[in-house]
Amino acid sequence: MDKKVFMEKFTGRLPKDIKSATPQQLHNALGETVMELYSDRWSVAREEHLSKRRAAYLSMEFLVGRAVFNNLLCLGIYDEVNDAFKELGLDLADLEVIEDAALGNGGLGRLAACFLDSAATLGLPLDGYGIRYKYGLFKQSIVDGFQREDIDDWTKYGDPWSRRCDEDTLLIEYSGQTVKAVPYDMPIFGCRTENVGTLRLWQAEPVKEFDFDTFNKQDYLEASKEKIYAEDISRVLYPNDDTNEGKKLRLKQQYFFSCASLTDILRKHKARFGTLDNLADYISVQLNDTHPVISIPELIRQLVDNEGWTFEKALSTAKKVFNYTNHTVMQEALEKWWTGLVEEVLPRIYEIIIQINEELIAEMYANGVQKDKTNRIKIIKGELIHMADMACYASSHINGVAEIHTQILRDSVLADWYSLYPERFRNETNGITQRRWLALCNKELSSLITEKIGDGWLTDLSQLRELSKYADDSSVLDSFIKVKQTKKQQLADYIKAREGVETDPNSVFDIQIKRLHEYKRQLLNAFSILWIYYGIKDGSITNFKPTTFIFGAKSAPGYKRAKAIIKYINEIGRIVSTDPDTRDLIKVVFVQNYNVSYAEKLVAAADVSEQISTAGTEASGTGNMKLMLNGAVTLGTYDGANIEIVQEAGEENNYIFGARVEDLARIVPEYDSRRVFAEDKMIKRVVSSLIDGTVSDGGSGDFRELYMSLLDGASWHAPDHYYLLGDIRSYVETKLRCISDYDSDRAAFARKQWLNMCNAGKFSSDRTIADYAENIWNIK
Ligand code: 26Q
Repeated sequence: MDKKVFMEKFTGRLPKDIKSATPQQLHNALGETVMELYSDRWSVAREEHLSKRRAAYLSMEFLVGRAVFNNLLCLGIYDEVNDAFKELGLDLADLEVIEDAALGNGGLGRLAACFLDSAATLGLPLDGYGIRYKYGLFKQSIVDGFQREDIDDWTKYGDPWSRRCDEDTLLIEYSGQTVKAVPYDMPIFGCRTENVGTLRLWQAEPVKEFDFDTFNKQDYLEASKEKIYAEDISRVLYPNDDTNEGKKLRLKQQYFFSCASLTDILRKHKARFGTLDNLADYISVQLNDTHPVISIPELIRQLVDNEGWTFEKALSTAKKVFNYTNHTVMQEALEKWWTGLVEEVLPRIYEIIIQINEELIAEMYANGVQKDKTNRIKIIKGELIHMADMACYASSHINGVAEIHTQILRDSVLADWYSLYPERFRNETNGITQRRWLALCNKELSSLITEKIGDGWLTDLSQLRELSKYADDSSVLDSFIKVKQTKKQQLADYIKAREGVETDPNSVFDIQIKRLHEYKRQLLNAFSILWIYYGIKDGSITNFKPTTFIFGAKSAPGYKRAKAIIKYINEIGRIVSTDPDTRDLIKVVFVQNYNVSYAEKLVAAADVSEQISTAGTEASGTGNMKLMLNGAVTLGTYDGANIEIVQEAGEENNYIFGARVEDLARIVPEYDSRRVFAEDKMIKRVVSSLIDGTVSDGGSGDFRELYMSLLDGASWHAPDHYYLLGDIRSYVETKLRCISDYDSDRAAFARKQWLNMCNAGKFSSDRTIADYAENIWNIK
């Protein structure tokens, strides 16, 4: 970058009195300048992507977070821009107030963002397609211990990192409604390469802004209706990541971006090749879970209705083009749409789904597949359209996101499909980008690493292995401990500023950050803290090392039980901090509005990474990888990618507890939580806190409901469906051992932490994406 040119363009966008510029003005000026300076590079890369076989990542969520620092880092101009700011008497860090683009709920959306980063860096022609939600994931505050939600107006002060592309606007047709889809493109800058990926996010707009005829008849509301109804489609991200609600607007969102993205892909292909006959030779489409699966009938619709193809030819092309990634084993999250709804909103798509379903049945019949199996896998069952079955039928490749998860897909969730097409199934263990999750969020640790092995790890994370040789070098470990201490101090300062809570950076930082879900068992963590509290009080736990338990989590606004768990955690926090016997030993902090930017601070400061889902429930987890990479030990179950983490870093360097999947298969049929409760005094005492007046749910009755879910079952779940009471003893013992290890030999504990970092190379999304590119997309 030419610094003089940068300065000229940047300052030219600022007010005369530079010091008076707000962070938002600085951000816009900086964003616009960088976009201008690199626009040619981006154009060249776009053209290059179109010229060869490429892949498109279709996802309803891209949780990109804050763009500015990451873009500077990937472009290799962070230090230069930092200096430029200083020369102007400005502080780049002031841009920390810039909002995240929180266009996703959690893991699935963040994975999509990491994948684009890796593909750009690897020089691969991969582009993302999604929705430009006006409002991202709600902003969370904690009031009186309860979650409150607020809208997230992330573009309020502008969005300098997007480029509106009016020339690629197109129309989307629903029964009785037509809307415009306007693309906004975000550049995805690769690191140490000229390659730039594109994230194309569609925004819904009315075909006609305002109806003057109606207005003149004095009906203002009626005149604006078309605009409001159109804009509704991309107005807000659904904040559920667990239950399939079957809402009409969500279906419209899914069709909106699927149709727009495919139309865009086909248009560009046709413009270049003049035919769609070779489409499958040039494009591979990855379906991020079932959310974009409506793309399958949509592709067929466009090929049949617009191009005059036969249904058979169109279906056979679809089967070559699409691939499907599954991210969940939870039955309640698998998407099903009511036939009547699809028929009402998208009648032609409904006809095509029926045709695909009939073709599936005919094909199974012809292949001698048993009737009951066909009945299990067919797409339309009763009055419901099963999106996962459509995805399996019409995809070349089907993948899970960690070894154990893929095995569970083969054995149970998708077992019928596996028996028919074993060759379609692959495992692709998730990964994270080390650019954001180490280089950007932990400059101190990055410097230490680079000092020892150079900076090749930035694009080849496996190089971290070379650091293993320092595991017994006390001066290196000391430096590592110092870095960790610095990051803990920084986090403590930030928590003080944001939450108004003091934390002690000399205490152990034990961190659980992820969406709030029963299966992720934040309640188990809270119980364990109360257990330790009671233990300290009654003298059964002695020499407890001061520990700060930090939680960050958003609950779906309608998920009552998850919200009750947030309140319960805060109540436990109140108890331990108001008791003089424990307030210097235990601290509980529930941070507000956990998001990507908060995560960057938390992962760098963690000593202990809580990954405690019931075995067999967490598909992979990616937070586990972020914490590991920053030198935290995992306190976790044998679930998701934890298993592979321990394989890489050694069981002796982590803290594994609880029943495994194979144990649960044996235990669960006989499991009786009430007996465990009755026979174990401590379990009884801890669980009873929900109803014995120890804590208050503000009179809502929500804690009693939690209590009942553990002992009586609730809705369609068995009592203690997630096995909290079964695992709690093993969990508390392991946790106490972990904290005591930290205390008794800080160097030995640092060695474990260090070795986790050294062995995190496998979990770079560069590795994951290289594998997708080679084995699924066939792109170079
Ligand atoms: C479904 C139907 C209706 C409305 C919403 C949804 C919905 C939305 C989001 C269902 C699921 C999600 C998100 C799922 C998710 O984030 N899964 C996580 O994916 C990660 C990346 O693969 C894994 O690491 C996590 O284990 C998995 O929980």
